[in-house]
Amino acid sequence: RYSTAVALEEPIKPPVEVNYTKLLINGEFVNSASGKTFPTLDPRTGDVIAHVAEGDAEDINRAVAAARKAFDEGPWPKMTAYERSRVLLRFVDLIDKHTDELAALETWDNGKPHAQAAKVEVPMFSRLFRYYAGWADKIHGLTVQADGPYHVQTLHEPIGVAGQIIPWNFPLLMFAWKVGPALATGNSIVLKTAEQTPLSALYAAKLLHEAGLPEGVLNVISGFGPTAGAALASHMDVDKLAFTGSTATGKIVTELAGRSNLKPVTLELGGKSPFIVCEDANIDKAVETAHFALFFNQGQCCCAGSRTFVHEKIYDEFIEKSKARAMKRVVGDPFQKGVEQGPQIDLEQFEKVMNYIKSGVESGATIETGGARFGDKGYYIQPTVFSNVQDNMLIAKDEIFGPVQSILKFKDLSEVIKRSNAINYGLAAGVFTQNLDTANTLTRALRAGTIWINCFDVFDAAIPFGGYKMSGHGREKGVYSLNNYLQVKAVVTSLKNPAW
Ligand code: TXE
Repeated sequence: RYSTAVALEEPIKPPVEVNYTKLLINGEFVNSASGKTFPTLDPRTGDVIAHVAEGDAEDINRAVAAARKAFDEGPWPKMTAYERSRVLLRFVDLIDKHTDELAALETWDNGKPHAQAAKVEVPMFSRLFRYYAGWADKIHGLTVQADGPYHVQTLHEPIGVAGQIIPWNFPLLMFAWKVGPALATGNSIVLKTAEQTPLSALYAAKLLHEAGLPEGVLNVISGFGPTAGAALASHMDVDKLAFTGSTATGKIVTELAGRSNLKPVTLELGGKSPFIVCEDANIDKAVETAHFALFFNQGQCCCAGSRTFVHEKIYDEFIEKSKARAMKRVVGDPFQKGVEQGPQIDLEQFEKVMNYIKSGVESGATIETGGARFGDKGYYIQPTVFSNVQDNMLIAKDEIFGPVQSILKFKDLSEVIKRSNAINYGLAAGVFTQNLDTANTLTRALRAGTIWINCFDVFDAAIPFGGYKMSGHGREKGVYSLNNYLQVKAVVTSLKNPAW
């Protein structure tokens, strides 16, 4: 049924070596205080790629102390903005020079198609840092017209030590969304990577130091959430926390931040984004985009268009075409050319997705294609399409985070608006229509941080991204992300002679 590009029993040897597996603290790769390591696994087979130093509370303490010193004593926040920008631009050149290694590590550790990593994600990684390098010397405050004999200005200052916790679905891009704006604004950082994907961040951080980043400004800790992650979220000397991951863990880190030093928190959490196909849509384009919106990155996207709402008049045709498209999806070894879908990240996520497929069948939805694992090794899942999905089914309510498309039927606009908004998530929405009024109505009515009209997953360094409701708060990328890492200081100077 599927045109597998290569026999799964013979995984292709990744064209890269793993050279960096220790913690990065104060500019040096070091063992964890406990000496413990954990294995990072190849999702194609479940085999060990490398043993990585396992950071814990003690290592977070060491990393925060290094970041504190780098912030309080400089040179990073005290360097000119131009010099900081130059370091970031040198880093961009190194990313471009080492695209092959970065892309290979990303695919090996995560399972995403190599072409996607090499042609889309690493270039975007580079683009993001170039974008933030451009901001470094364009950050300034305001002069304020206040009543009375005062000269009033605002200073925009770095917030201090930023704690950042990232997930495994886009390891390099999440690194850029967090580290880029924090460095451009002059902060120091302790970054905790996801336990499933520690490798590419260590490589990138090494390049950043090669570009001239002073020691202690960026510290990278590999390790687990309840230990290293929780220690970072609750640290008294961390001035700001940025988190991307599940809504459940977002609640935990917010609580830890509140119970410790009330550090401000930005959150980018889960989603169950509607993808609305109106009766006047270009059906073929809508089918292809809805497929991409859901299946991209093995379905492991926080903004995946995971509730495909289709107008009743075109529903049957849409189902037939979506099914045919999913059956053509090329699943296989992500290092093989032409492969569109690799394995899920790990056994836990694989089982989670398989359980949702089971629940979809049990609750009465119709499997149009897929529904089973792919091959007998690693964490591959067949591209799966459900029709006849109802709003109250778990597959229409929960974030599945896998290659499972749920297609629902709707009759009119006000109904689909109500149903789209009737959940606690609000990350993104897709709208397919050729009618301007319909597009405008949906744009304003949908409660989501991004609305894509006749497109989906258009990411650009300048476009802000973030959630409404329980999909999080704060915006990343674009000019908005800078505010996450800046303090505003009002300076009021009494004027001796206001007339002058
Ligand atoms: O997420 P977690 P998991 C969703 C998706 C997925 C589900 C579970 O639905 O199936 O979450 O994935 C760290 N204190 N998303 O378990 O736990 C953890 O080490 C501090 C959506 O991987 O949220 C990792 O670095 N930190 C999402 C990060 O949090 C903790 C991307 C994310 O892990 C912690 C990933 C704790 N107590 C999953 N527990 C998106 N928004 O894109 C864990 N962590």
